[in-house]
Amino acid sequence: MTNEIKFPNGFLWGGAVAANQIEGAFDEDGKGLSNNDVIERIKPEDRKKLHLPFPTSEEVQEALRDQANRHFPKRYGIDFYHRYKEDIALFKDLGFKVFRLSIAWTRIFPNGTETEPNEAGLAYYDALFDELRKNGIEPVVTLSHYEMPLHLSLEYGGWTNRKVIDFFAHYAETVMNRYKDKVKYWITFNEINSILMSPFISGGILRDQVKDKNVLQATFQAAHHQLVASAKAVEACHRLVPDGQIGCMVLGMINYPNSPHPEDMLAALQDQHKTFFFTDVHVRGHYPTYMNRFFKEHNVVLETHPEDADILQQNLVDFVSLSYYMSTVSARPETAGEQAAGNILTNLKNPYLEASDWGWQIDPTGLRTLLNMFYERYEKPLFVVENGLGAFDKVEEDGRIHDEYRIDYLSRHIEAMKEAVGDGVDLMGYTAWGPIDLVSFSTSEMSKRYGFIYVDLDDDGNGTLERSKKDSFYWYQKVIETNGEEL
Ligand code: BGP
Repeated sequence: MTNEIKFPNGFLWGGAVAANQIEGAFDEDGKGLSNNDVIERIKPEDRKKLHLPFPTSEEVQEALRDQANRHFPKRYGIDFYHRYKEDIALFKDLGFKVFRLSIAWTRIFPNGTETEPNEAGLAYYDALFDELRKNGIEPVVTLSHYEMPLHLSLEYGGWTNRKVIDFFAHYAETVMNRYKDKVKYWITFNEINSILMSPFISGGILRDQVKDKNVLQATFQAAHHQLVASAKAVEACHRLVPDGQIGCMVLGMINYPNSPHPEDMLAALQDQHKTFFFTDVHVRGHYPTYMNRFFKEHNVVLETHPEDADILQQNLVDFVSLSYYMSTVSARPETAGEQAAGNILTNLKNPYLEASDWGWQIDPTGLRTLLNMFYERYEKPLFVVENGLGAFDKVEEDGRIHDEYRIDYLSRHIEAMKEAVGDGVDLMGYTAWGPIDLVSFSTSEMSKRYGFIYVDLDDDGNGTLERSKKDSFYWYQKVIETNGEEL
């Protein structure tokens, strides 16, 4: 059956990255500091513990004072800022149709509050988009991928503050206006649902700013502001970008019930809502009713403005994009069980699945099911904009890297997407995460590698930064060349 299923013509094959994980040049050409620039390195022994920084203002200030002595992993990235031409040539060689990247908000508005943009920052992305287009690669641009100006965190309380909507809208409008002829595909917030697990990175919220310690109140208030800001970006795209398309993006998670116990199923549904809430608002234009009870039970009272409802309703996304790395298991509260790892979402271990070296549960069929769930719910085009295997790679004496584990992971997920297409899902494209090795989001290290292209750089920042092709490079090249027929 599978062999008869084909990916649609014009399927958008490519790779995905985030500015803060590749660019480096954290203080060049007028760039301001982002909240991601001050995340402290997670020590290897803490890596397995799902340690996401949720610092206080004081901790951030201390990190800033101590800057010279600390390791700021995102400082240098893989030096993409200076080496992008070489890297884009490799992406062309891979046959990329699209390349998903993010603009660093702080290159355009260093503090987030300026009226006038930083021309050097704008010029950098102009050159980058030109280079991509020259090489026949269409950019897919995320407006905010796990970062915002640190100033907005420290001085405004991040996204808990309604004023940030206007700062973001001004930023979105500025870049859309500038790049409207160069960028047709836009994404608003990376994994917007991740704010529930990672208030600082995704919402710019500092621990001491959470009043009455009701983290949920603060995160849903911030999420509401992001949803309104996202709708404003949709409005700007539709108004400014000829033939532009804009989507929302969620961390795609499928939650299985731990057993056929009806309350495990209920728990799975409620966990699933943590993803669907965000896509429901983006696609349907209003808050789903299931949130009323959730807010009540968790003492969440949102402050909204009368115009919010119209803004959400009138600016619906053109597509829904998602990342997909793993699935998880939900259980009724009293259930004890072994926890599985994940970068921001985690739950019980699934006995039927293998896991990566970092404990992420590998589940290609879950991707097929999830795509079906999204498509049945919305009948909107879907775009898988992140998927991949973080693994340790070994460079052989002859310099080659035999990463058959990565090929195995990716081919099984692409196969699952093909089945979803066979099920009737309208799938626009697939951008593998980290086509070139980059700094890991959750561990801030280089040794967790995703790439088809190896970068000679270790966890302590030593290495030549030289790029080389892994076995998976030639495999993915063939996948694209055959539009997914040869896996
Ligand atoms: C996603 C993020 C990415 C990326 C990826 C892999 O959640 O959007 O930024 O890093 O996860 O995660 P990690 O780098 O922690 O392995």
